[in-house]
Amino acid sequence: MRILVTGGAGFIGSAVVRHLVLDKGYEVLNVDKLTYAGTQTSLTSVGNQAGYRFLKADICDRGAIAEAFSSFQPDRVMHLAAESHVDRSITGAKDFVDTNVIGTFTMLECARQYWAGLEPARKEAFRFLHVSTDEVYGSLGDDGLFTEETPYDPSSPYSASKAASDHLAKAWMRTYGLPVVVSNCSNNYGPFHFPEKLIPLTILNAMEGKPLPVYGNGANIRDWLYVEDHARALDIIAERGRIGETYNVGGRNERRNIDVVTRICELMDGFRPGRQPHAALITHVADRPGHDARYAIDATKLETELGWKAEENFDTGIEKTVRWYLDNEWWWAPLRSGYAGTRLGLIDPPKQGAA
Ligand code: NAD
Ligand code: TDX
Repeated sequence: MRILVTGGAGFIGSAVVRHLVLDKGYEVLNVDKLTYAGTQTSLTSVGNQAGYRFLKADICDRGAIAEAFSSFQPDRVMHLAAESHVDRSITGAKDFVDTNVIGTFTMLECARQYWAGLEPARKEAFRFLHVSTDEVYGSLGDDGLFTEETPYDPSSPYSASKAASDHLAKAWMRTYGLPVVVSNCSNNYGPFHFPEKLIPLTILNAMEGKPLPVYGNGANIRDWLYVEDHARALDIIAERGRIGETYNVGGRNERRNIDVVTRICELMDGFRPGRQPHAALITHVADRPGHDARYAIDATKLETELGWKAEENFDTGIEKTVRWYLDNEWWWAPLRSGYAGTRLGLIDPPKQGAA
């Protein structure tokens, strides 16, 4: 089995590559541009495996992507490359439109051209898994869950660009017959998570005695899934998901942001006791513009149809994650020296005299 993975040097992509190469014994070509969010240090455990290859390329580069398809001859594509941070999309959306929309379009076109030329048995078996987010569904109120039938209603430039890419992927299936499957997952956490996102940022700031920024009142709810559970789900969906279908992925672990941060503080009090409890560092700051109130996934379709189940719950997963950051400064220190955690995603007032 040969799988072309995009974005495999990122947080979820590296977990996918480790799973495919080390647990499944598949051949993987990892195509990644190595933006600020991608680092090959997340792949040291697969770097010298015979089945693993790396290509530094931009998914918007049609020539490079077409060449990757024709030389690697994949049986499947798992497309994860994206700009992924909501706050950065508020500060500047262009990279999100380029990579998430144009890049996905380029991947679909190259896949279509390659797939059209395959011999019938390989053509029949080929799959293109487009990996997306629950943020395309917008925000929930106090009740209810996102199902695969929930209408799209994205709030941020990030989620709007992901919604656009989901629509392109489905259109390439309906119009051209490309065997596409789409997955929409809730918030991931775990090892190798770039320290701009809530959980790794909180852990590292707590380690360094820095303020722990909580947007608004901290009552916003996210549904947390351990990244290795997501990687297993993506492999199962790519293998057995029905063409043209969407599968929601989530671990039934809803938490308020303030409770996530407080739990990390309690764990840090145990691992690294200080003069004062780490919760004293919690600082409420200006809210995120367009901040979605609540996300929560109904993963029944994936569980009943494809037999996936999350193995980690939030209590076990967050403890493992805090321990991992304490033990793996070699991984995060270089990233942290490039981005120390300054606030992103506040809207600058329009400049005087600007058009
Ligand atoms: P990430 O930001 O950690 O990694 C993204 C990777 O894509 C990086 O290695 C980066 O170098 C690469 N990349 C970016 N632009 C590229 C380009 N133009 N060409 C080639 N490579 C490029 O992201 P992540 O958190 O691992 O998310 C992976 C995917 O999963 C994304 O599609 C995201 O929308 C989706 N997703 C993420 C979450 C989450 O909680 N992080 C949840 C659901 C879905
Ligand atoms: O410093 C912070 N303080 C804070 O309160 C940060 C960085 C975030 N937050 C809040 C905003 C969110 O309500 O915490 C919550 C989680 O924020 P992020 O970690 O930025 O994740 P989120 O915006 O929910 O999006 C994530 O999950 C869905 C990923 O970044 C997306 O790529 C994925 O699609």
